[in-house]
Amino acid sequence: MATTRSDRAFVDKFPHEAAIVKATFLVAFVALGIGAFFGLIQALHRTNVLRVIESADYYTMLTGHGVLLAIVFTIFFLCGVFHWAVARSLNRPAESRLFSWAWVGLMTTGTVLTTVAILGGLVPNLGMSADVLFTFYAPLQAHPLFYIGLAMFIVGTWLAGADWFLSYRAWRANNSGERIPLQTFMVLTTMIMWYVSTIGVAVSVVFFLIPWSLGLIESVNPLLTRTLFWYFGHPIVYFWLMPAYLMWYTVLPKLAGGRLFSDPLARVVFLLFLLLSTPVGIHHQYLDPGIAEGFKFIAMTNTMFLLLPSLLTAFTVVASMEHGARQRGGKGYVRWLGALPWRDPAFTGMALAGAMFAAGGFSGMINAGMNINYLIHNTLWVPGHFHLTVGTAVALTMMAGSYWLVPQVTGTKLYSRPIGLLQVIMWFVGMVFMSNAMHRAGLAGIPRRTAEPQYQNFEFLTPIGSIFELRVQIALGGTLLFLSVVLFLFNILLTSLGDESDRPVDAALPEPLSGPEGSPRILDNLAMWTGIAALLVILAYTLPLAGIIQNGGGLFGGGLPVPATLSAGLDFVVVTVSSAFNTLLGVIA
Ligand code: HEM
Ligand SMILES: [Cu+2]
Repeated sequence: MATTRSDRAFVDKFPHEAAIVKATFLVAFVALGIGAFFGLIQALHRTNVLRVIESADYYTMLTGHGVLLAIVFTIFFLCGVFHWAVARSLNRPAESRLFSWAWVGLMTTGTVLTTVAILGGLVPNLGMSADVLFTFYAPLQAHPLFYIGLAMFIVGTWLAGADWFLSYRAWRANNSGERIPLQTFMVLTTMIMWYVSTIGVAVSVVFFLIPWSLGLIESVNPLLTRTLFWYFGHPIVYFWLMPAYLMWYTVLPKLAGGRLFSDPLARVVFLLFLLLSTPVGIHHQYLDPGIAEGFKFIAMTNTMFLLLPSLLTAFTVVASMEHGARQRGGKGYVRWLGALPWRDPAFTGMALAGAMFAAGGFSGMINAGMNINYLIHNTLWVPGHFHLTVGTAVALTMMAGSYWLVPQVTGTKLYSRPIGLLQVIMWFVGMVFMSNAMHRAGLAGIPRRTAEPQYQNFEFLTPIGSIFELRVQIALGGTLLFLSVVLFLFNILLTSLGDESDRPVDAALPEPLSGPEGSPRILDNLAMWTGIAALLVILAYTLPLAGIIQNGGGLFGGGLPVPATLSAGLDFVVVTVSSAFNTLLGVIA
């Protein structure tokens, strides 16, 4: 039977959902353009190649870069992908159009407020500044607008999650006993992780940072706001990654000409991330005084467990690609790689992003080791690492995925495949230069987060090559990356302006080789997994938080006493939990 367009294009079947996806992608891409421009300015400024801003304005740029790329671009894009994935995999529209527009509107308004607060720092005499970087913990303080916008943005994401849960509930009412479709399963587990982890940042922003920036309270406990930030700051890493994983698991095998290797394995991976991604945040605080070494050690052990789902992913995704290549006639142990559709920018971009993620995983293991972390802490190594992970594994997957997704929501064909291919390759090459040089610069001790990395009367030394050569590589890589973003935005703009097409893209997703039927039903018991995740968080954080509040001058720092009742309560928690631990240890021994 000939297929008509309405069998095919997402936009015809779900016009309202497509409009939401388009809106979220639009905000994401605007943020990408501005953020990448700031990135270029930083890369050229730090390396002393070209200086168009005052060094005093560097933090304003860097805050804009971090917030617009790591928070706005990634999360708006995620919302679009998730909205598409839920409607597609449940095969039903969202429950309420108004509700969907409400969260898009709230997130967008929050983004605008926060961006205004940041960029206000560039306008002299405005008295507004928010140079607090995307990590925004005390003692750096921003204009209240920054935090208020941020709070609106986060509440917006909560509502977005509610939208998807409502769809799921409505679907469940007509499909009792069925397995949750894989893409929806991925969305829901990711959102549960997000709810658990954003509690930390919500408490920090609403109870401490907003009142403090408004002058309602005099001081905060900086270590507490840092710890609450990192409580959320590691899981956000998985929040960035999960939409990329969703595409690697469910879209990439199809683009490769094959099918997903195993549906149950994908479910296990998402559950492991739900369980393990929050109780590890302290691994960002190995150098913080005020947190006992033992807690840092526990965070390190949990972190190493997180390697498991990442390795499972590498295995499943590569196996699915190999299956695709063999379907296309690929042979041999490695020769099958040649049979993959390397001319397709969506495929090539995602595959290159995955390859870079492997490299990022290796440098991540170094970050995660408590003692070896001292070597690279706060050096340029760290941005070198996360431009491979969020900056490429996530960002490049999102750009490459757009070549396949955007036509589905606009109903137009991709403007140019060759430009798309050039774009993803340029990103890869640019990142090889920039990230590799950043890693090496970090090993030489060059600090991150500064416009003036050069100390006076001091020479950085590298075992091989030279500091000059590293600077050139960073500047060159940064320029290629920026040009790559320009090509991307150009291609997407012309795509969306193009003529309607009958079949903008082959959107069908094949069934996995091994489906969910035989796998344990308990995998789909979301309530139980949420409970376990919450329990692990309580175990990992109660004692460290109690210690930070007690030893750090109370909830509000600055020597302000903790109200007596609260302090007694905390003492009680500490004593009970530690004696429970001791008893447990006694029993085991
Ligand atoms: C045009 C492409 C890009 C260029 C040229 C670029 C360049 C840079 C440079 C040079 C720094 C280090 C600044 C310093 O520590 O002094 C930096 C930091 C950073 N970049 Fe990028 N970057 C790009 C894309 C991205 C993307 C796509 C993301 C995430 C999705 C990202 C996220 C970040 C973050 C979170 C920081 C750390 C900010 C901070 O320390 O507070 N960048 N970038
Ligand atoms: Cu982390």
